[in-house]
Amino acid sequence: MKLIIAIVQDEDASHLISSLMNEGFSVTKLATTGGFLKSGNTTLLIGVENDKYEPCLKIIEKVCKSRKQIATSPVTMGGATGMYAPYPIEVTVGGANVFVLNVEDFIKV
Ligand code: 2BA
Repeated sequence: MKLIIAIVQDEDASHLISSLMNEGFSVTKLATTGGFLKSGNTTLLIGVENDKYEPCLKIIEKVCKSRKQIATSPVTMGGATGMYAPYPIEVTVGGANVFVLNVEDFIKV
């Protein structure tokens, strides 16, 4: 068994959850926050049997789109002043960042 941890954008989360559930996967949704943009994203925990792992990844790939977002990065204005000013930068976020872990035991009591 494997545990798929998928960090996805909030915009994709409901469509992804319904697509996974329609195919019989069990999903747990966590409301999370990205460290860089400091904005909300969604982390899904999906426990799958080994033979279902690739179909699950295919659904994630199909549903999750990459998007461009503007972030503000503080940069130094001038060496001597040491002042900082917000500076907009464009970053491409997603489609999904996926970690796959081998599960030693899955126990329901
Ligand atoms: P955030 O940390 O808010 O990052 C959002 C996007 O900002 C990233 O998209 C990336 O394009 C950019 N970014 C992140 N850190 C950066 C940096 N130090 N310098 C310049 N640009 C940077 P994604 O890579 O698609 O990541 C989307 C979200 O997935 C991240 O949100 C974070 O919540 C999570 N994530 C990505 N890689 C991770 C990792 N190795 N471990 C844990 N969480 C991760």
